[in-house]
Amino acid sequence: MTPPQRGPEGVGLLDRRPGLLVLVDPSRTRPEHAAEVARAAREAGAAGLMIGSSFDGTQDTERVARAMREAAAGLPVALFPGSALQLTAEVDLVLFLSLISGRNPQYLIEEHVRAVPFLTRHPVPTLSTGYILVDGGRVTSVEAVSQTRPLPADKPELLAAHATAAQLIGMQAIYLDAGSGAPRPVAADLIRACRAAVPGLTLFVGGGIRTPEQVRAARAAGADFVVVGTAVEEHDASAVSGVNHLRALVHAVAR
Ligand code: 1GP
Repeated sequence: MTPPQRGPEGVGLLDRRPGLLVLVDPSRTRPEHAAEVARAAREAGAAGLMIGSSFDGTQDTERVARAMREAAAGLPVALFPGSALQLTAEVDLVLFLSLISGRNPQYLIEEHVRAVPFLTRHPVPTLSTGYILVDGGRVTSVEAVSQTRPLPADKPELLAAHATAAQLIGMQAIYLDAGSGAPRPVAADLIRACRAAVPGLTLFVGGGIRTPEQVRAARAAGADFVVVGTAVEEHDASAVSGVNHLRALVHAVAR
């Protein structure tokens, strides 16, 4: 069997840097609601959509992804998978994540091997991404599910070393995550240290980002994509106020 050769070439999402990405968790979002969020994201000018959950076995991933794509045609959707079980071809890009802040081999190689039969059958582009969990002030679902510890929030040099190692291994992107709903987003000095260590890699930053000021700070520190999930869930995406809130977050990336 020839291993699948995939790359981010031709994928719209990366061409949309810098930008805001709206994350939908399929384990707690019905397809109809996800469609509303997708429409609002497109109307507000988001760069793209993400779908993912730290829980395994969310069979709804495919249904929710399809609903988002149908509702916001043309807006790229990236899968942010908790495991190989969540793989679906209803996305434009799969973040092929390695949980490099941890030392659990399941998330460093096992899930990747499990993904191969699916990726061999389905021509979905992948982006090799070093996923770094950073202490955001409480135990997150990712930490509990993956049985790994996050990196400390006050050790930029340690985070930079992880990002550099990812680049040396050949990864194409870094995702800094304080975890969904984190009380404390990833600090600007950590983002800056990562950006300086791997200037050529695509940098995603998310977890606990709720306000335009926080979006602006992450972008100013070097994030290519700022990811928001919980902050969007807390607003009614079908209402004008929800779209306006999203628009303020989108504008904060640009300024
Ligand atoms: C979580 O980075 C994402 O993995 C988004 O986090 O839900 O806190 O926006 P929030």
